[in-house]
This record gives sequence, structure tokens and C-alpha cells, in this order.
Amino acid sequence: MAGKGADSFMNRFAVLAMAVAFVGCSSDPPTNPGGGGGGGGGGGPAPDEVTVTMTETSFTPATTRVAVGGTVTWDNTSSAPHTVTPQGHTEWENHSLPEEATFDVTFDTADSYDYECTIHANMTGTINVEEPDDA
Ligand SMILES: [Cu+2]
Repeated sequence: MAGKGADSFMNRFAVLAMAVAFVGCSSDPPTNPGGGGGGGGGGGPAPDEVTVTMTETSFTPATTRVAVGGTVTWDNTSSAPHTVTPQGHTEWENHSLPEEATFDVTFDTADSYDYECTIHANMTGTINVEEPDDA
């Protein structure tokens, strides 16, 4: 019967589609670099532009990298005010962000810059400014 033949074709097609989808999924994990993270160097050159999102209680990501000459933008997406307060350096001045405000800093010197939010004591972050050669 024609109908029966069509059904088995569709079944075979469905199995094939699932197999393709499965292969597609299983190829994802290797694309995530396993090493690389954090301050250990490696992982390729630092980006020229980075956005740090401010949630209600944290800087996300708390530690980030940017190339010398690059810009970090803090984006307060929360409904709370925050500050971006330098700790132990003068790369920028204490800055307050009301809700939904942004603030950006361009970094000209390779170094590690710690900062905090003075409103929320456990909100801290670090910007690692890297020379292109450091990659
Ligand atoms: Cu805060």
C-alpha cells in the first residue's frame, strides 16, 4: 500500500533527523575552550570592548579581561543603584550608577584593576587589562 510505504519513509526520516540533531548537540562541548579561563593567561587576545552587567547583587562577570586601549562598559540592568568604586588605583573616579545607567572606562595601561560597589559590600569585580602580546 502506498500509505504504508509513506509511513515507513517518514519513520526513517524521523530517525535520521534525530540522529543529525544528536550529532549536532554532541559536537557543541568541544567548541568551548576547556582551559583558558581566569587570570592564567592564554585563551586568546583580550577583547577591545567588554560589558559588565550589574544585577541586583553582583557584577557579571566579576572578573573580565580587556585589551590595552579597550573599553569596559558597566550596564546597570537592575532596579537598584550601584557604584563602580576603584580599590587601590585611580584609573577612574568613584562613579554612581542609578538604575538602567551605563558607565564606561577606556584603559590605557596594562594592569589589574579591582573595584567594588560601596552600596553592596559583597559586590566586587576586577578588570584585567592586557597587552596584546600577553595572549
Ligand atoms: Cu551595588
